Amino acid sequence: MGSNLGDRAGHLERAVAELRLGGVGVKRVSSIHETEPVGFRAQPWFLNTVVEAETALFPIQLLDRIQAIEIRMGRRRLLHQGPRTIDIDILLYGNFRIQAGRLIVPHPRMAERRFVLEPLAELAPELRHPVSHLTIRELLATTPDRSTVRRLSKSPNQQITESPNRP
Ligand code: PH2
Ligand code: MG
Ligand code: MG
Repeated sequence: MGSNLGDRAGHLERAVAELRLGGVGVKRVSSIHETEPVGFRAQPWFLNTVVEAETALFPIQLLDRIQAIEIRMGRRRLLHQGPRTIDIDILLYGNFRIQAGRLIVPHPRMAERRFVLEPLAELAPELRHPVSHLTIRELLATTPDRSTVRRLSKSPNQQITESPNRP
């Protein structure tokens, strides 16, 4: 998840709450990282975080829920890769590879994004990427992305929390 407009940390927190309300069992949240914009550079720095979750939703259903949350939270698609109140992307879905029109998993650019790999490595350094079969730790060690990523305070719910999986 990423936010670079307004109350960035508040947006990340609300997105986690909205996911839980939407039937997504959030298990762990990485600490928040402050990150230099990648791609379109002339925009404010982001706060990024990675979430580990369990869900009974199919990938496209999960994407629908995510997009509804983004719209509820005031996301407007004004500029491709431009500033946003909240962006929620599906990085991985178990060990699956998905190639649908609207959804490609694993996220095709995750290995070129330090703002993804650093928080993800905090949660799952030994997890293997389903296509390259490299671990997240290895991807982080070899990514060509040199953009700045700073870890901010540890998130209060780093530990696995038993959250009810409400419908
Ligand atoms: N998201 C983008 C493009 N660039 N840069 C950072 N640092 N963080 C992001 O979340 C981000 C980005 C497109 O979704
Ligand atoms: Mg994105
Ligand atoms: Mg997105």
